[in-house]
Amino acid sequence: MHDLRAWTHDRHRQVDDEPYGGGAGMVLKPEPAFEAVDALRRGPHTRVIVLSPQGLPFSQAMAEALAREEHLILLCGRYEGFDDRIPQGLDALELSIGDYVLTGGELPALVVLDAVARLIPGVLGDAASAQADSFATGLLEYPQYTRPPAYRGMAVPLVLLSGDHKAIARWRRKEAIRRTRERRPDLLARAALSELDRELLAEVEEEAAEKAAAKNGKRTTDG
Ligand code: 21W
Repeated sequence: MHDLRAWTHDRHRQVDDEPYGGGAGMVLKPEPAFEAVDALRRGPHTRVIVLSPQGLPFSQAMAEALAREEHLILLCGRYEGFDDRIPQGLDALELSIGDYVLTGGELPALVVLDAVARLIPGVLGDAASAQADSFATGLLEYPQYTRPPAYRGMAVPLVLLSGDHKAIARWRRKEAIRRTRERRPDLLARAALSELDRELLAEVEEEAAEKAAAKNGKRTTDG
């Protein structure tokens, strides 16, 4: 972590200034940012990332690409924005972590750091590495349970206690599809579904239609 004020030269160690053209708030000056990156750069293998609400949406695919880079510099601030010559002149990748307003880029920088670091070999154990792959299938994960088998009137789905591994795998896939359909239809639309997945999705659709009909006090053809 580095304090941008270390690369100022004035008595007040000023890193920001008023926006040209007027308006509220302060804008990060180019000089401290460029001098900081010059000092921290490790030759041509350094990738500069600027955290900004105007950035490209950060994604798992981007985390995977960044994990293959040799050296990253994450530049963030707590002010109304950057002088636009900063991302331009540093040839930076401008990233946003989502459509909500924060007070600064520090937490987004930590989010990017965490998502990238866990992909670097040796940072995590094997179990966690395998997890990354299941995200890449493009569906949400299936619901998980542990002991006790019943708690406050809520039972664990019986199939999970059956020892029938084929039935368990089918149930998990179906529930992953159900959740993705309900919570992230955008992901489901893009997912590469197998023949079995299509069959499971058809079952889920039928169950959803039955549920909707029951709610409306209607009967289905199969009672
Ligand atoms: C919030 C900076 C609001 C600037 C004209 C041009 C980095 C962030 C941030 C922040 C404004 C990210 C303006 C998701 C975020 C971040 C602080 C407003 C005013 N006027 N991802 N610009 N959300 N946020 N700018 O807030 O620095 S990545």
